[in-house]
Amino acid sequence: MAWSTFLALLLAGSCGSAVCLREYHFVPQLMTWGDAQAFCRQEYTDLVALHGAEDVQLLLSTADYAGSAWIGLYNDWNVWRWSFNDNKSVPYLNWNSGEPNGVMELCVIMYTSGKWNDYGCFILSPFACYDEGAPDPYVMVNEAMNWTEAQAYCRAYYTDLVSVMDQAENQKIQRKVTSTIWTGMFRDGWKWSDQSDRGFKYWADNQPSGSGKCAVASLGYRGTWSPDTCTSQWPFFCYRDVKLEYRIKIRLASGSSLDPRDPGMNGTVLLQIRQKLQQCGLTEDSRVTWIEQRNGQALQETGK
Ligand SMILES: [Ca+2]
Repeated sequence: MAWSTFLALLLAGSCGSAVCLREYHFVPQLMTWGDAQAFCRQEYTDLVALHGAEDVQLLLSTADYAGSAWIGLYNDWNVWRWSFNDNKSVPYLNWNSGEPNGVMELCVIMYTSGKWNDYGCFILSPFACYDEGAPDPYVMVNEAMNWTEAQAYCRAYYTDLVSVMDQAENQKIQRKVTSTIWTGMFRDGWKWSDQSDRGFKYWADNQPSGSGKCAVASLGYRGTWSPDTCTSQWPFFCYRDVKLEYRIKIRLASGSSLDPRDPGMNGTVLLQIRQKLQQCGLTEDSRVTWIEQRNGQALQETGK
């Protein structure tokens, strides 16, 4: 006897691999970035998000247009994060008078007064690391590094750059500060409207600069990105995820060690199929399920 069954494989959601299809749509109407975002979310999925050279090529081939157009990239300007546990909120701020004031100042230093200033991340400065679990967890490092180097140093030798959750902690750190130091605080920076992030950047030369907090792609310049004022009016690109559904029929030979009457068997086989498909590029947001037949069973005995 043999057993046959139907397996439905649903490929859906946002993904960057070859198995997922994504449509780009060029909208020639002039809109602000915010209006364009609302339009895309209503008519499609969102403003376009670009995660690699293939996405840029697809964008360039979508429109017969050589000007600038909004993409989904924007600068989440007033959102601050701590390097340590960077998904946590920032409950306490202790800015020096007149700060934060920097258009391109994305990282935060602490003065000997304990007050903070947003500062260019490339500037070389001593820094403070956090050593979780140590009796005195605040470690001053008197080597001058830029913020990224300081973060890597603290993560290699301690836990992370120091973070400050309240006034009492700020005072503990301040007592040890003998010169200006990097803290672990940074601006959240450029993000995609759909909140996807794979680290791909395609800025034009010497960008991002200036005070613009929304990004255009310049189609006449290979699709490279530049910041612009969000209230400027440009045409724009939306995307739509295309959901694919495959139905696969598999046949189990009677000599198989699997017993179709074992209630755990369907789950075991499904897991193995999913693992196999993941090796072939199936993404996390895809679903693999059995399709039940009319009698409520996935597996059907088919005879010889
Ligand atoms: Ca500043």
